[in-house]
Amino acid sequence: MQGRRYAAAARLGGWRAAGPGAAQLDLGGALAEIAVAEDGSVRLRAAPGMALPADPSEAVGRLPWRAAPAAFREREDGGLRLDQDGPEGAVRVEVDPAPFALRVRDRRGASLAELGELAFAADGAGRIRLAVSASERFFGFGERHGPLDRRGRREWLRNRDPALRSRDPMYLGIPFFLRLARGPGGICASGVLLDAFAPSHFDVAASDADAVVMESGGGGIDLCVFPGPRPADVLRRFTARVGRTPRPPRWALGHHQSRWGYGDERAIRRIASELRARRIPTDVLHLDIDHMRGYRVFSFDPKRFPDPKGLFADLAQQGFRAVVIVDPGVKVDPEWSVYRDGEQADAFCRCEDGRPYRLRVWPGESALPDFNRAAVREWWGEQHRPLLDAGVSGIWNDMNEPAGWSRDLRVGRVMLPIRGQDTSRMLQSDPCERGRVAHEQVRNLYGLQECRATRAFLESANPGRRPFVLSRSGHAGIQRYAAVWTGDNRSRWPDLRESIPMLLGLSLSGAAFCGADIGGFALSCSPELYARWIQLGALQPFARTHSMWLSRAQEPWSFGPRVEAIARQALCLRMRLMPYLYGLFCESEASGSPVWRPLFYEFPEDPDAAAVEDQLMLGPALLVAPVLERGARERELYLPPGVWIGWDDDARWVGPRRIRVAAALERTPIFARAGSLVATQSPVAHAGEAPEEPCVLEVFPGADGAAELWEDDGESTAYREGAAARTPLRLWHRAGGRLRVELGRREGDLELAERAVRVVVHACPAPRSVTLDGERLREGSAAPGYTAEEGRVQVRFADTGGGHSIEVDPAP
Ligand code: MIG
Repeated sequence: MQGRRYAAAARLGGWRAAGPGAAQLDLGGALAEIAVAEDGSVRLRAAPGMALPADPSEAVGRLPWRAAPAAFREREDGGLRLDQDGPEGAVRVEVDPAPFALRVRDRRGASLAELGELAFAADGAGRIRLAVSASERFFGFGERHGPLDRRGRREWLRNRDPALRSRDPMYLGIPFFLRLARGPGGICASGVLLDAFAPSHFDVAASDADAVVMESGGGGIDLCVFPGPRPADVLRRFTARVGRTPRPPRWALGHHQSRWGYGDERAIRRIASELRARRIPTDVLHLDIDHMRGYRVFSFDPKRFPDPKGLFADLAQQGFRAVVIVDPGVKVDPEWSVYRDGEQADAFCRCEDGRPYRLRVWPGESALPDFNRAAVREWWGEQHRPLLDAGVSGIWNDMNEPAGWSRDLRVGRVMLPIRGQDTSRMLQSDPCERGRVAHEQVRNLYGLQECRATRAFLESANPGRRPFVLSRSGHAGIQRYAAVWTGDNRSRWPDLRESIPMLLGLSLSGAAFCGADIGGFALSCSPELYARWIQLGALQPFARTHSMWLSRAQEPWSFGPRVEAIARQALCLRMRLMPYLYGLFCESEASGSPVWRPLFYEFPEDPDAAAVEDQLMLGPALLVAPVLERGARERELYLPPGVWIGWDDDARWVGPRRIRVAAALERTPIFARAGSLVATQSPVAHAGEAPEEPCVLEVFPGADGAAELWEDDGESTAYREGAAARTPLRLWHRAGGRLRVELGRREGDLELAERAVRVVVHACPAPRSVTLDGERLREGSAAPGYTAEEGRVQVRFADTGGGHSIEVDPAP
């Protein structure tokens, strides 16, 4: 990004209204458009010349912009002003004429964004300065190494395979950041998306402590400001623009077991039967590149995988789904139909001089589909049909930065890239399909567009079913199409620790369904590291164990019986938490809330919470403080303000407070926030198995609270037409220490049979009486009834969905 010469566009020469909530500005040699949405989001598009480039919003899957009904008016000094005051937000947007500046304020008059010093380079790259304050913190940018708070960093976003070096950029940059500012009026969060598809650059108060300077790398400036005031408000608005994680199939939330090196059908069958024989909950098995015939995508090697259909049918019998890897590189092989078809359809990228573009990947000389063209996406999607016909349930998109190299050395299975990828002469269609542009101008869209093609095909081939796609690369909005994992990490303690800020950064960038390879991909994992990793990984939004063939075996039983038991326990906890976890995904689809949240997301007013990067909140209720150090058998952690209850020991703590707790190898410190109601079930081997107890409600007293239980068939899209159930849950503390737990009347059209419910009230001494719907219950384990043991009151009854309330009257 260095070396470009920028010319300022600093004067407002004239303006005109451009539809509701919008104005077009003549900036003398540059044109700008400011658009205000109903929800208070503000978009600035600007480019040099007399016309703005075509709006790529629709072409890259952005959601419709709902314009504010308000209009811009001219100020006395020639500047502009618009006030938008709607049910979803109020903003004042102002334009200063000279020097040109754009200001966004919230309802209270607090500044949300102050943008100026707009400038353009000859190649169309735009630069703009955002004024920031000294106390602000910055989060996001997608997948990054290092700290969660990005203040003081220079972020270069060019998706690439960092090839096992801990260096940014990585596979998946997202040019969005969340600002957390502390002003006299309290906390104020807001967000900024620089919707650039070329490699972009952000100087995050590094050169100038008072500014974030953004450079688009091409195509002018397309920038959105999303008001808060809370982080959750920012995420809601940001994801209303770029899209949310659609409700995943329930099985995709189970544990996935994977390895580059499960070389044949027998290996896969063995893993499947071991997992079941050892009662280690797992839903999904992945097939890495080993399954292909000479690394031809969409193929199966006839010797090593002679009968994929039979294999997947047998796996399905045992309750396993299969996910298969698909790389974008298509082997150049005129004898092979996929390549021939692609050539015929003119689906592959070319060079400037019209010759086909080639790079080297696993199959050798390969061609890359030009996913920016709708016809190519459709063609690519169709190629997946044989995989679906064989019984594959999900697609894993690797290498889609795109990654590859221009020369390599092969020694048997080992391939050594000896020259990096050269894309300098590669062309692609621009996303609006108005012509070909240099690949670099649209590089960061490559993975997103591939996943979009994949998902669209899965949706059309299996109508009414929820697809599962996993991706390594992406861009803002990747969550609409795919879950993401953080690529090639290593089996080392620092990589475990770093996975927390990395996944939290992704989560805050909109990619809620994310995970790091459990146990680490490269190098050999030690038993202790695996134990600690699966304890944390089992609580990741996406939970997959994956490793490479050069490393020691990394199945849950590969580290001896003690660690196997730890893995089983961790994955059983995930299965127990499934109703809660599933609900978090439902909420994410509804409001854009992440599943993994930094502490400050839940406690924005607490300055100490913002500095915590080695703990996380799993949804609003559970604080997780994993052990991240070799040999550690205790852990120091921070509890934000409020009452906290130890998940496994019911110990009561009052925050804000730093504490030190014991953490034997078997233990992960987890705390429930007082006032939370966590829906759980008894553990199952996989999501398709009916739990013995489908509804166990864990209640943590100490504060009033509310939650919701979300249910549906876990697989189809019928929930969108109302075939779903939502049960409001509430906890009240009444006079005299009495507690009231309510399961509200179930809403929605999902038919559910009458079922046994168990409500567990934690940290609760033996009561004087317990009532259900006003009737006094008898002590005893038969339903309806209650028990009071070990400081927990457990109430059992049959739930009809009509609403129930429980009152617990404490001992005198
Ligand atoms: O160049 O498919 O990140 O998960 O096992 C390596 C083989 C290619 C990289 C992925 C990794 C996968 C591996 N792939």
